[in-house]
Amino acid sequence: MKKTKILVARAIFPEIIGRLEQYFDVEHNQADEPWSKQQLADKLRDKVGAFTTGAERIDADALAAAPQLKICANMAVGYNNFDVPAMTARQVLATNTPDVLTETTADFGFALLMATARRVAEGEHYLRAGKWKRWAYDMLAGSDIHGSTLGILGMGRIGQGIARRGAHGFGMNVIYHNRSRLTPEIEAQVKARYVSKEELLKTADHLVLVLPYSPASHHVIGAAELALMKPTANLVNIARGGIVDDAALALALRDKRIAAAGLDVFEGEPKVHPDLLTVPNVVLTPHIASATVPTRKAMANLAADNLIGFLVHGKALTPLNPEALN
Ligand code: 8YV
Repeated sequence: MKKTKILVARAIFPEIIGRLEQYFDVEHNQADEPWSKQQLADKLRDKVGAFTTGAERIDADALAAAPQLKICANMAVGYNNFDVPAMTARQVLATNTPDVLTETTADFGFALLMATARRVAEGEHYLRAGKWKRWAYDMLAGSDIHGSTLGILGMGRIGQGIARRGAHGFGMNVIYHNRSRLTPEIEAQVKARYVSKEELLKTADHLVLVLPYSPASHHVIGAAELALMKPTANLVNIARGGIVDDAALALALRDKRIAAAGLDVFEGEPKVHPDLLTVPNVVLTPHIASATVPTRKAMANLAADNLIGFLVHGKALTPLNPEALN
């Protein structure tokens, strides 16, 4: 019997290709070649399923080129690379990888918060550059984490993981703002208090962004919001590029309008705003918040499970638009 054709758009653990090949005729990209939009569209032309990462845009153009496509399984919890309404209109199921990366990503949010507050990267550069000649009372003095106020913007699964770490691990006073307020039970569990966005900006010592990207969250943190923050505050973005106005942030950091920032995501990544590269009080990492081997394997397996579940057994595990099947 002829196997269903699927595309795996990026290099992935070889065992995942092996799993998929048990069920499908797989065209893969183990050489990890960068494909243009047109190349991706050409490769999707005869495919029924696709395994994508956050970097492949599946929009009306890509869908128009892929008449047989029935499912796109994203190996990411974020799915702003998908035009979900266009996929639903074309009856293409979209899936993502929630839950499996929550704790790993929350760990990394905390790692960036701590590295930024305690100037770990700056200290390392200072030492390697041979600048450490003797102790000084104010050498690389940062801000405290324990007992400080942790602000969280976006209080989904990862936000709650960060809140738990802050409240239970570091005795932080946790405040948050979100589109919808958590239930009192969850607020009590994670020890977080709901506040307005303005109060969050004005009172957080460390502000962590964990909200999904959408046109509505574009530049949610820009010059006006940065101006409300404390001059001693620390901003961490592990959400998506575009949520922060990177040019405005670079200026605020340069002028010490806020103390420091830790960024794992950037507008137009992998490009980084050149002004961010010139300010010392920012820790920059290349979108690695979910990057542990077990978690990346769990994400890849869940994306594969979604393809197998849907195309072989008729049911995806984590669909984003089940209405596409109506
Ligand atoms: C991914 C992420 O590594 O899951 C997400 O939304 O941002 C990361 O975990 C990235 O999107 C690649 O798919």
